[in-house]
Amino acid sequence: MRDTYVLSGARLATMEAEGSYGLVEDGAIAIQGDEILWCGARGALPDTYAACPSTDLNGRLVTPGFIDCHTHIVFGGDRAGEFEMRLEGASYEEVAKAGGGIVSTVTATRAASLDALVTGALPRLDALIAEGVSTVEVKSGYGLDRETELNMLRAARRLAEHRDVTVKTTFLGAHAVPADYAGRADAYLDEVCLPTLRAAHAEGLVDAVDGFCEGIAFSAAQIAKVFDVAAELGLPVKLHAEQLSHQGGTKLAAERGALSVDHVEYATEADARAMAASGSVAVLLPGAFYTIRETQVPPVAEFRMHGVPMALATDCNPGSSPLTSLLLTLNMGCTLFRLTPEEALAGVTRNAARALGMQDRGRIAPGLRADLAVWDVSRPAELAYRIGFNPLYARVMGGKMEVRT
Ligand code: DI6
Ligand code: FE
Repeated sequence: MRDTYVLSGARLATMEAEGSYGLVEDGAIAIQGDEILWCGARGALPDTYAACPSTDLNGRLVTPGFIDCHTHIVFGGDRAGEFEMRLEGASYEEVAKAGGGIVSTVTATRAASLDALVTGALPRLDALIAEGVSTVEVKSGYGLDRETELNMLRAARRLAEHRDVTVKTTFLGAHAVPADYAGRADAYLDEVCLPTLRAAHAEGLVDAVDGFCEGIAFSAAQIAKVFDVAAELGLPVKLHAEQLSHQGGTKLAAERGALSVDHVEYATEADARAMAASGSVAVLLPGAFYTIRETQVPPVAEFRMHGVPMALATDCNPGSSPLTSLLLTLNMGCTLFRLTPEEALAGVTRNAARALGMQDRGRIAPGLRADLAVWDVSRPAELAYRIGFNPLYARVMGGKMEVRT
């Protein structure tokens, strides 16, 4: 068959079904263009593919391409000074109240040109790609004015012109109340955030709508107004909820059929039940938990009990999670949240795809996109077990294989 090739001699973690790696020993994958045509045991490869060029992977492990389903990689400036403040004893919330935190990144992001935003994000994106990431979600939310929110989304879209990666953009205008609207969150939503959402949607810049439901950000009632506009525009929603305290954002997000509810350290069993009913994914962000030295662990046992799919993501941002490694995120998910390595791997493949509403990736199966990662390990648990070691051998992106040099 024309333009078709076969990867063979690999151990496949297909991630096909909940609760298992879906391992295939001595597997083969037939790829045509950017699509997986067939996968299974090498011995069962249909004759149709016998004459196709074939690459032997010598027993390496193949997983779906990694998906980082929650990032803020587009921003200006850095927050190393705040890191020092926190080491001297200030809490994340105290730093935010003292004019640091999200608002300080807003100042730097507003001062950055579109080109500077792209240039600044590329090294972070490259770090993710170097560990097998093929799809990355990028949020706005450090502009908090019309022009800068639009520029952040334009910069995010442009990343995909500079690198071979799929970018999904999320509008996060309801991330913080900007200084000039201090104490007037509703006015900020009505006058800036919601009109900007409409403008961004009109420019084709928005794949989903997010918000930060927290004591230092927006109430559930305020987020509901943002979700109303998202619904009117036909956009899916997701929410940063119950990260630092319980505010009821999860319940709201579940009622609105959110793709995902993210952080969720302070979520309750009732929240887990609501998420199971709405099919919302719990996106766990151990990098933020670690950085702010949170002690409340998300209710993983309740998510398991009620069948809430769990994803893992870097939450890469300059304040609470300056993390650009999904491999380290796997390790943290297991060590800090007690996920199994299988749950962790599902969290950056199958369930991460679901958190982005993407059905065409996140598993190795016929008809799906040929986004794969080839690893120099034999057991999938090795991906989560090591700390600071990158065993990526090659990335297959839309069917194109690049061996790492
Ligand atoms: N939760 C977070 O962890 C990030 N945003 C959010 O809503 C923090 C963003 C920052 O500190 O810059
Ligand atoms: Fe976040």
